[in-house]
Amino acid sequence: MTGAPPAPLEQARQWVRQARRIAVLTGAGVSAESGVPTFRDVQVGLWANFRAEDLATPEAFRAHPQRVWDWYAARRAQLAQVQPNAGHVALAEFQRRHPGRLTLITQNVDGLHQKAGSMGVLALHGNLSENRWLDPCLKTGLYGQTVRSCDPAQAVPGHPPHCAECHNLVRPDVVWFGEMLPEDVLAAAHHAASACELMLVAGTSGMVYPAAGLAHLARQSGARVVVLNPEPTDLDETAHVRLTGTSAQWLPLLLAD
Ligand code: BJW
Repeated sequence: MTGAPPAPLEQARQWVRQARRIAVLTGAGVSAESGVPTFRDVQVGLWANFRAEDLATPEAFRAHPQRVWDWYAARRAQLAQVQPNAGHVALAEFQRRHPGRLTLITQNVDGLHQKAGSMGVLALHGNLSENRWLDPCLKTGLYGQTVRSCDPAQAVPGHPPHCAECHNLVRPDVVWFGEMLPEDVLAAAHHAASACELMLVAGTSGMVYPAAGLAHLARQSGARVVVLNPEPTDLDETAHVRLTGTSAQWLPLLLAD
């Protein structure tokens, strides 16, 4: 007589123990329990009349630079108040206990995985705490860093700051809709997804590509896929196992030795 199949958590824990290479794809939901609203949460206060999807585009920034800059400034101020939660910490601790076994790929721009101590984080959509120029410098053709006058940190303060000479604007160093992801980061994420034996997909709606495509790639390459989310996601059909609940609840249980 064969026994009953393991419950979802026990099954997923077994795969964690067995996998030599684990890739984890995270989204905004892993930071929800730190107090960071998810990307598609309804906005409040000054931003109640705007959808995040309509602000996070190069077109929106060019049309309404002050509005989009101030939205990012408000989010930066909010991030200064928050700390990593038990989900971020469980991932960082697993990496520390098992060097080289877990590659962390995140769509988040909040820096909380890095703050929790995760190493080699592949940040697909950039970093909210960094800035860069909107356009190449009209004088040098460079985006900055090499020439003093091309350093965004030297820009004239404002909403957004700008270059005193060519009026180029400073923008957050994140990836907006319609923009390419950083090529080297995406290549490393593709490699991790196609080489892993287990992929955990935590706290993402799975709506945004090419990030969501990494879960399909992992599955097509033979990996087990586990989705952790309190709500249904667009990646549920790609998953072998679904853990319904929050990432701060599941990740510590899943990744404990
Ligand atoms: C919890 C929880 C708890 C709550 N615990 N979970 C193929 C098909 C169709 C369209 C495209 C395609 N390929 C490319 C596109 C176009 C586009 C795209 O994907 N559009 C879709 C909307 C359809 N992609 C792009 O434009 C990308 N660029 C690109 O492809 O370049 C090539 C190209 C160019 C031009 C044309 C075509 C191709 C760039 C995408 C950049 C995304 N950038 C953003 C903004 C970053 C900066 C910022 O934050 O302001 O990144 S958008 C936003 O979405 C943000 C997120 O990283 C990303 C993903 O969202 P995420 O993380 O999933 O958050 P939510 O809010 O959606 O979900 C939260 C989840 O958490 C929910 O499921 C909750 O249930 C859950 N949750 N509490 C665990 N406690």
